[in-house]
Amino acid sequence: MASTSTIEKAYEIARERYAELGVDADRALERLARVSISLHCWQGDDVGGFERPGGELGGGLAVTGSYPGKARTPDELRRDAETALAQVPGRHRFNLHAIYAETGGARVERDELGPEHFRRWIDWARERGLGLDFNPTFFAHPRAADGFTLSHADEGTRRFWIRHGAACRRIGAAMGKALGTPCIANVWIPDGSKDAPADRRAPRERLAAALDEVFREPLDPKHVLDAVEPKLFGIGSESYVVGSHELYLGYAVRRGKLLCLDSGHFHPTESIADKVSAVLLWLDALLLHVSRGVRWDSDHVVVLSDETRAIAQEVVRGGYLDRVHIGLDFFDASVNRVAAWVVGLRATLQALLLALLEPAELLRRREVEGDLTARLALQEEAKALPACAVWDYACLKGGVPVGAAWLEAVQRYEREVLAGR
Ligand code: RNT
Ligand code: ZN
Repeated sequence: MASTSTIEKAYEIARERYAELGVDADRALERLARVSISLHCWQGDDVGGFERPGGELGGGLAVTGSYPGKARTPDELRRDAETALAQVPGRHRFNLHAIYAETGGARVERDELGPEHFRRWIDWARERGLGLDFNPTFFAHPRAADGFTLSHADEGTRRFWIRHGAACRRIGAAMGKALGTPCIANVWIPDGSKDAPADRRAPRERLAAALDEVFREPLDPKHVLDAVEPKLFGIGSESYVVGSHELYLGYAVRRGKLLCLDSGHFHPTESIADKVSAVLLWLDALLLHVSRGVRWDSDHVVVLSDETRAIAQEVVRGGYLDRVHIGLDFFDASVNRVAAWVVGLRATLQALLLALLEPAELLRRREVEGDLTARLALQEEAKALPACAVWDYACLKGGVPVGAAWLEAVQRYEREVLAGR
């Protein structure tokens, strides 16, 4: 591993190089340090949760792989998450699903969940200085087995899921209140059909009405912020998804909700990067689920891809860092799950740092002048600027491993903790 003085020297040289292009690397680092990424709990146990061990996941969500060491209890999951968070600079958040409730062995139905079932999560988050985000779980349940929840034709089933959604907002509000930072409560439902439906209209009308009921109770936005997450298609809902992009975009605009854009939820060549500045014309804020679509799967581990970089660029270039909440969403059971978390976290932070280090003024000026040749050439030159030296310095300053040293820490954790499970 590079010594402290080497890292500092490399940073000094990089800083000068960036300054020549009008970029203040110190400021980029200062801004990066204030970004909180919401780490999704479900990478830690293959979206298992603690409600009914061994239950069907459903909802078109599929986790493949059988890497050993999966978290089996809330304490194991917390310890794994702490290990992952210790490998990245900054203060972050943790994103829970309703199925991660701790009910002390009692069977508590989803529509009866309350803040008391998340007490230990809240205490843990407070002790660690983490914010919490939350999601009602509209899958992995007998009442979701036919693929419909909030848009279900059966009123009793629909009401059950409405009560679940409403209960989860209250849990989110309790989390936000206890931790002093608003909890984002994000609604994603699997509703849709494998083959061409005869009626696309009725389920969408039922969903819109059900959402209004879920959100009926006025709750303080200082404690909880509501978000809705569209999807183009899923496994088993290839022909029709009730909660499509248009449905939720319209809903979010009309009802003043956050829209959640998941990078794996669109056509394979359609990028959510382009959507950021379009939807933020009409919405106060956005939630991002940073993920990586590969062919039919929407949830591969996030890496520093052109897509991840483009998303970060759009957030930074638009000056939207304060209006865009960034969360991760992927699940891979074929590699060490803690390492998967770290790879996704580090890639997302690196993408943001690269965006913050972009000679944005220079590029914009060339564009305004109509010098598109220079814009292209400078964009290319910017790609190979010494950002690595700045990232290493951010890790050094943040007191976390520099470079691949984090892998050794995670491998040690695997030998000492995960291997015993
Ligand atoms: C599913 C959505 C959703 C889930 C999580 C588990 O396609 O992306 O966000 O991944 O709620
Ligand atoms: Zn998502």
